[in-house]
Amino acid sequence: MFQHKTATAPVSLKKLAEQPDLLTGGHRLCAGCAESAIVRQVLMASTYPVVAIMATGCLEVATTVYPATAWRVPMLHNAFENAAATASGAEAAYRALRAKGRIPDRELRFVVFAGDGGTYDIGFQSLSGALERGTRFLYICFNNEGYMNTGIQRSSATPLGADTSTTPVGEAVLGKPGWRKDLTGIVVAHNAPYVAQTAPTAFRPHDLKNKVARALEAPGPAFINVLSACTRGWRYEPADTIAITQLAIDTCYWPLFEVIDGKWHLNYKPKQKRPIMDWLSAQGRFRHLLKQGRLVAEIQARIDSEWDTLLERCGEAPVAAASVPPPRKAAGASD
Ligand SMILES: Cc1ncc(C[n+]2csc(CCOP(=O)(O)OP(=O)(O)O)c2C)c(N)n1
Ligand code: SF4
Repeated sequence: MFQHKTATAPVSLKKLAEQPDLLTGGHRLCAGCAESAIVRQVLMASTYPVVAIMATGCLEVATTVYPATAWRVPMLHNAFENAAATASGAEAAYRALRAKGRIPDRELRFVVFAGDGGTYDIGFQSLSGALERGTRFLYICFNNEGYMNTGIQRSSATPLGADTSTTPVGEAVLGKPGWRKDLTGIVVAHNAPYVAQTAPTAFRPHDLKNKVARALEAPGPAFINVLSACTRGWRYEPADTIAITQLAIDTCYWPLFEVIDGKWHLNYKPKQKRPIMDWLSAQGRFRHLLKQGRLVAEIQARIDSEWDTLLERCGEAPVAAASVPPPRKAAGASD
């Protein structure tokens, strides 16, 4: 297994906060959008110069409006469907030119930033190709569970029952009809040396950056699926971004784990698993489900079963469910 110093010695948050921001403020992402916090942490975690490659989406549209840019690292624009292919080409050119002595002999890292629409759906073929070719790069998926930039359409990452503009709630339809795709598992099946799930939280602030640091040491492709709360699409107050993300983790809706050289590791096991209703009731996109006991029970059963499978893969013992469900106030959700 490849090693990285941050696996045992995390850099202090204070030290990281003193580093210059490689994504400046003043961009046009919504207040409360998790994407900028994620990019900052990714760039902070790298000890190498980074070349960013972006699929179009909220991040690119909000941070690169000509003639301004919020990026203080080189950034490659490309189409929605080919960010990973662009990374493959750029990384191959870098290796060839470096070997010929035509560029400085120093380590760089190529990092793709793309939304779930650009990753799970439209860019999937190019991601799969780059993983299969063994491109040495890090792919960060901002998983906000929908095509947010173009008006909150459903993607294959959108959860069952979510109200989106292409799965609108009405008498016949109760939001997205199917379960989300397990893209993290699909990437694991490509035998990438480093695959992980994470999310920006206050209670495990090192999780994201430690995973990035480990991913950047991987000898081949690395993929991190990052849950990225979206105040507009999920419909909650901007100040609640981190609290909402925490609920995803404590309900086991979005477990934190990594798969290194095919070996599964669980990074966080709640002492008591919170009921899925806590996660659903905090967001306007699930508001219609609160009186749909059968559907909520179906979601809970599926989450429980996926969590049990994950525990088994990681060689962990089961966790008790919270005995008294303390539903979070639905007031946090906005219409
Ligand atoms: C091939 C192609 N189809 C559609 C679009 C229009 N488009 C631009 S951004 C976007 C949504 C992006 O969604 P996602 O990748 O999930 O990122 P988010 O905006 O949610 O962060 C779409 C559909 C495009 N640029 N190219
Ligand atoms: S729509 Fe969502 S993902 Fe896009 S900038 Fe706003 S909060 Fe972020």
